[in-house]
Amino acid sequence: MQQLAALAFIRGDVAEETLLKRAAELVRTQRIQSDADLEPLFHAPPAGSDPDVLKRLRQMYEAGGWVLLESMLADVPADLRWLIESGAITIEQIAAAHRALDVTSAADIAASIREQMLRRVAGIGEPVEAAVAAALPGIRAAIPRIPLGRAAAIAEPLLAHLRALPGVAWAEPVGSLRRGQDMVGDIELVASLADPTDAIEQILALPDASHPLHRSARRVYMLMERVQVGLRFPEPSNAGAALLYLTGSAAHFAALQTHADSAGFRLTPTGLHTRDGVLREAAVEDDIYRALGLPTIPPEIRDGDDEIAIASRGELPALVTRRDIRGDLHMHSTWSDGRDSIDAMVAACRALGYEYMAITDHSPTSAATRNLTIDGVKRQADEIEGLRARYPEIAILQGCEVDILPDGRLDFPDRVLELFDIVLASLHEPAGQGSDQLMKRYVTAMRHPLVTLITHPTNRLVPHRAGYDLDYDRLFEAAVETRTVVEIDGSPSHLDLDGALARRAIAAGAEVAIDSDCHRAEMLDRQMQLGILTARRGWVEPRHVVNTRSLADVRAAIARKRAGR
Ligand code: DGT
Repeated sequence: MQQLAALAFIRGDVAEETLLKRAAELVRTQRIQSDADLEPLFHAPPAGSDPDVLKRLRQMYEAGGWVLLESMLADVPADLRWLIESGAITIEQIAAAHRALDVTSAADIAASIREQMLRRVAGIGEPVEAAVAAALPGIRAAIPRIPLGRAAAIAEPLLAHLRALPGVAWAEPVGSLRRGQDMVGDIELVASLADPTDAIEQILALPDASHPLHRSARRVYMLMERVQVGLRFPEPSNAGAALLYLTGSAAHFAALQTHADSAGFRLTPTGLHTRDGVLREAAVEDDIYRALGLPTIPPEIRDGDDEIAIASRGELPALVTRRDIRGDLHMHSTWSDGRDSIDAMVAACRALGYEYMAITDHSPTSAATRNLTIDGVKRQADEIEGLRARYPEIAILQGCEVDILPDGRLDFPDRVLELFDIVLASLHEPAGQGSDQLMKRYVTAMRHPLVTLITHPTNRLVPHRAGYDLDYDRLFEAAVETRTVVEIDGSPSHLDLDGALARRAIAAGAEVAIDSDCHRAEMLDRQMQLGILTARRGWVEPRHVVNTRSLADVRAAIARKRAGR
């Protein structure tokens, strides 16, 4: 019963905690030693007994206490549950840590260990702290991760909701989601808001929100689409510190701590302190970076390798943003496996403010569920011509995503390819050939004057299939030599090139395109955003990206390669 009450306390369920404590009190005062003692109690309860307390006792008696314990354990924030299940710490100890240090996640626990706070909580001590520290990496490695696209789809509406609330200065995702990692461990959002009482009520009242796994004055955890979502509302005066710590990465934060030491400060998860221990409040993250003599480092590159050194030298690049994107060069329509008509895609692209877009349906023998046929090309051109008249504000390019065949030839004859405004080429099949053969196919396609762009070059499928095992530096060299653009594809199952490869591509001098590869009009924006997030992870700047340029420049580049100039 004490354990159940401790779990109710962690959840912030005051009514349940009170009920359980009173049930425990009744058991104690009535000297109940075993289940057998309960029957008489139910039949003849002492005068004045609370029927709710008796009901809860009966429930435990009938279901078995451990069943309730299991189900209640499943309903606390996941990191705490996993820690308890690891055996490193007991329910009562976690509850004590929660009471003393407000821990609700692995990040909080890690912070309390780092500051040697956990060991000082009554009933915990150094051995338990050490056991928890030892258990944390295993727990982190074992947690189920969700693809970035799914996490973004859950987080986006919540963020929009938070940002529209009165008094919210800012709201951001944190952790791997904010850094744009392909796979995300958990969804946590942080917002700066003086009094979050109403915000928490509103969020919990959303149709998709479960009952809270934890609820307190400035935090709430719940499930949305079976995924845990945490929201934190730190005091606005120092909310920037929470955002910085929780964004991570752990390696970036550690490197920043070292930098802070050398700049005469002490940086902890609670914020930036002067040497004599005075907290320098930070309403926004920028306050901390500025105090440390650094520009604000974009979350996507907070990897803890070279970013702080580069920022210290004042050499941080201005990474590409959504505002830089002038068009989307890769999307599908009902002419192949897209769900929406070209009309719908054009209307959506126009609403996004693009100056140009390319409809790039699949070629005849591609493995897509539907493909553009040779006959279809002319009819599609007619349809596009009609739409050009209806949508004069946006240039509609007729393109295709042509498969690279096993021998390197393309899946449309040249006389057909010449009809397109832009040709994207791709490998689609899982790696059935050796890397040399795949590379040969890529290079042959790149040498083709009509091929402007190679889509999703590694052809991975997040999270199920790793990309081709190729010599990517050689591929990027070939891209430079042949003046072929390589893509950063924002489709959540691709995110390809990923950040690390994108960084190598631009270092080699290759040009990239950031595309949505969208099959549904309503996803155009999100997939472009995911592409940009991925490009930013690769330190990509607007100058590296072909679709930050004017349509005239894009057309000129296509024409130059076609003319062999
Ligand atoms: P995830 O959730 O596994 O995808 O990865 P993150 O990076 O989102 O990690 P999470 O959610 O456990 O913690 C959020 C942030 O809190 C993390 O990015 C940095 C900070 N943090 C967590 N654990 C540690 C730690 O052990 N040391 C330090 N310095 N920071 C930590």
